[in-house]
Amino acid sequence: MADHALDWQARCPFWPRDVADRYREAGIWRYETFFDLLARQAGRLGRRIALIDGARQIGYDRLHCDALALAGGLSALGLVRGDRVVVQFPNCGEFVTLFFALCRLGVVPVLALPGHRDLELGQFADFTGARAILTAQEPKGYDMVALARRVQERVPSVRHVVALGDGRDATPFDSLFRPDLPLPAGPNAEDVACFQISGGTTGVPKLIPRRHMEYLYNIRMAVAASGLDGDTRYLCVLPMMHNFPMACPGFLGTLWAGGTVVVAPEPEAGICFDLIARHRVTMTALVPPLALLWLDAQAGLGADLSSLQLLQVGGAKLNPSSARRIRPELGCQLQQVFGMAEGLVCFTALTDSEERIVNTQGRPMSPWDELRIIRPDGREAAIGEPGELQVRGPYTIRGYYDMAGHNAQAFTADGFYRSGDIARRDADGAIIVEGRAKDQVNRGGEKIGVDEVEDLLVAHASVLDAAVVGRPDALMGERLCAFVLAAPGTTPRPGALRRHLAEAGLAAFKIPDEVIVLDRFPQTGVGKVNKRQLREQLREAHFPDPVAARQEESA
Ligand code: AMP
Ligand code: DBH
Repeated sequence: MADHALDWQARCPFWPRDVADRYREAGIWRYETFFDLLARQAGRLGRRIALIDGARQIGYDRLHCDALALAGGLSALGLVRGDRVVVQFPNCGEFVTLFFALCRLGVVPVLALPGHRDLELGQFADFTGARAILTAQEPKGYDMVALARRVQERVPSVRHVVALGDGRDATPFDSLFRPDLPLPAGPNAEDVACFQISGGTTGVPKLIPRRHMEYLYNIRMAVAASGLDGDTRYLCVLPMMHNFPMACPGFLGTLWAGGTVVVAPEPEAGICFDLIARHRVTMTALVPPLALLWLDAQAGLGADLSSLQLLQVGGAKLNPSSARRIRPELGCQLQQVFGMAEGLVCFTALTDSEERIVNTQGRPMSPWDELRIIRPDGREAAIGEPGELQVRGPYTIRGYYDMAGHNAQAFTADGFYRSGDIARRDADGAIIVEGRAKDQVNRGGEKIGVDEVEDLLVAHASVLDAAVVGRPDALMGERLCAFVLAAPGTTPRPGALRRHLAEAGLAAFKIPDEVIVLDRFPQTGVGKVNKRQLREQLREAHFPDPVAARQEESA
């Protein structure tokens, strides 16, 4: 294999040599890839059920054979070790097969979210020089193949569009199962296995290179923290390619433990409650808004959730009063999860008191995680004092893909990731997340970098300037609120601005829930937009609430 295929990996920062050696010697990083894991489990567990998707029950041996056959077909397309592809799949069993097939070949997926559109997909493909886009056409809903085709037209490196389902002129996913073909050698354990997407604060996407050996360590630690074993039946509700349901411990952790993954096609409570009862699901993972919707749904439905032992909630702060409802109303234990696709994951312990589970975001899952909390004056905070959480460790990246300039800001000189989260630690070492220093909105677990939205708004002829902030919301935690100044002689219309963003190809979850036109922005001492004051004005309800605003707009 030509080495140039792997040149790009040099643009994925690695740990310093002495640190890496320490992790290897301590057995933290092992020489195993994701495909090795699947092969091992297939040998050990045979026909035990790995995956349930609708009416299909897929054994470990079958999953292993399918992944090998799919690797054959992908290889026949010309994909080789080191190639990048963009993968945009809904929750389905095929995503699991595809992940392992790509891992077998060392072809690296950029794990796009189902909600990403032209803008994001184009950036991922362009930035990584992706050779293919693998997508899934659902019978109803958005035309995902047309989206992939538009991106292909703009990004010359994209040779293939592969589609699961009714893909018309795309290469059918089902045609790629080729068990007859010989396969080339696979990747090394320290190669990049996949790219996770960062929520981001900047206008460009930040890609998080996760490597086999450290991501597998992440998974082993998460499995231990959540107590998974061969009897675990994990319902995969959140988008499967996201770090939380994928690896913390998620579906990969479930397979690592020899359990069974049940795929939820939708997060809707009624659908998921049926799956929980039918398949005797023992654990699942949700973001806070979904946990709230499930609580309310269960009050009405009284579904049989008796098999459910553990509910993980993470991605955004769960308020203590909602946290307190989980055990009595859903009949299972809560585990708070505070994690980031960049690495660090914290869990409340299964043995923690209810008070700690409700009031903290848990402790780092590895004894090798190094955390520090830095006050605004640059000094390390004392216990109980808030500051910015910084972290480094054996599964926290040392830099984003190909972003030397940004990495110099996002990481400290001694290799700590600046999380942008404001947190404090209590006397027992648990983290309590207090807020955020980064210019990002967390809309029910979906992270939105405000720069990107502001830049697109300012590109509209009627907008002189834009400032995007989060508005507190009982269900979502925050909603996205855009303040705009009118360009001279124009009248910005909220509906038209939202359409402008959608037409620019922005994912729907990044389109502001409300747009408010102001005459001027409050300024800070140095003449920057004072977002803190804008947020305060929102909180003090100087502006109509979103529902009223939307009604006005449609009037
Ligand atoms: P990302 O870097 O896009 O993977 O998003 C990770 C970010 O999500 C963290 O840095 C936090 O800001 C936020 N987050 C994740 N879990 C929690 C939680 N349990 N409580 C509060 N914030 C969270
Ligand atoms: O929000 C996240 O990115 C997240 C939340 C919980 C995460 O990456 C994780 C757990 O691993």
